Amino acid sequence: MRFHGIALLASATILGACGGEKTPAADTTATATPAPAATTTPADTGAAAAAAAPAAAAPAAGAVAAAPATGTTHEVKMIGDATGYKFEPANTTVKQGDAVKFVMVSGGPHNVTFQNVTDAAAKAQLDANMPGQKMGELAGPMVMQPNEAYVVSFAKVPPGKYDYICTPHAAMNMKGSITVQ
Ligand SMILES: [Cu+2]
Repeated sequence: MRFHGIALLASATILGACGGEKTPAADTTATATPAPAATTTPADTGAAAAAAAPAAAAPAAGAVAAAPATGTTHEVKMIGDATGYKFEPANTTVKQGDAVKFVMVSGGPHNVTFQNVTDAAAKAQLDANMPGQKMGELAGPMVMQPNEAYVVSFAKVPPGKYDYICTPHAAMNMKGSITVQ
């Protein structure tokens, strides 16, 4: 009887200690303070990081405004015929501030989807400069009719080489690049 009572008391003390530890952990997650979260268990750190990630990404996504082109407009034809599926010219060099007008010639629907843009600032600006009902980030809408065009501004897009594909004809090697100087 006496021994049983001590055991219960010990259990209560352990439970109390556990409950006491959970309170600060919950507070840390709620306030999303990174430093205390790192000192808790790996599970708590992961939860805090997951909770902080969307909050940090949300303002960045809408923070970049589309920058209108101020320079030359370069034309790239979108072709699908007996000779194959291609952008013509496949590789185009522009100056920052120029625009590229992708013109549907044949064999559509075609689109322009930029790939492997690793620089976050470049990705955000290029995505903002792509108008219309996009298929996703850096993925332009389908261009369906002959002479229909899709214009992308390269204003404020950092210098570099930007590879793109036509999503519907990726398997047919319909791809190109825009080099921004
Ligand atoms: Cu295509």
